[in-house]
Amino acid sequence: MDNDDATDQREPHQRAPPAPVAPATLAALGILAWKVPPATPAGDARLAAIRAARGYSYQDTVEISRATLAGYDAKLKAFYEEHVHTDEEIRYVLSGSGYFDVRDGGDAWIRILVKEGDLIVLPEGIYHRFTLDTSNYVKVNRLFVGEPVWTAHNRPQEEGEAAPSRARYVESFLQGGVKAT
Ligand code: KMT
Ligand code: NI
Repeated sequence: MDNDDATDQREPHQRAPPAPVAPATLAALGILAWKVPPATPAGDARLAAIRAARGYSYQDTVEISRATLAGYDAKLKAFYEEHVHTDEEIRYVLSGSGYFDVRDGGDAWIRILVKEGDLIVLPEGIYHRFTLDTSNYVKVNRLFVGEPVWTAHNRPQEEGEAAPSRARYVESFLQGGVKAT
């Protein structure tokens, strides 16, 4: 994505000329993604198989819009602060759309559009943020292994790159190639 902080975060922020990111680049950053058509027998079966394979025992639904999410403005602001979690962030888009931004190996932002039927897994320890797009609406399932922990640790973390989740991520996917915060 571009580096234009003056333009609304909900805009696409496509670079000029466009700089598309190959699926293999996202895979190398530890990001997993599937197409899972919602409310279809094939989609339900695929979701069940992914949940079983990855141990995603927990699931709930969040509808992000001004009318449906308490504390909408504060939550959207928090989602767009660069942060990490101590677990995977797993989101399955039932309807609507939005953008997950993730840091690449050179610490530049990659913008990932997610829309209906996209199931995405951000690995533990990856720096990321989320914004709605100009449709201002997304409904997602949140999945988790066991009891969910949604705590966001904003960058820079107190422990910096030594925070355990971050250190595991750097070792697994960046091989120490990213500079300390
Ligand atoms: C997070 O931690 O970044 C979020 O939960 C984003 C909102 S889910 C589309
Ligand atoms: Ni997050």
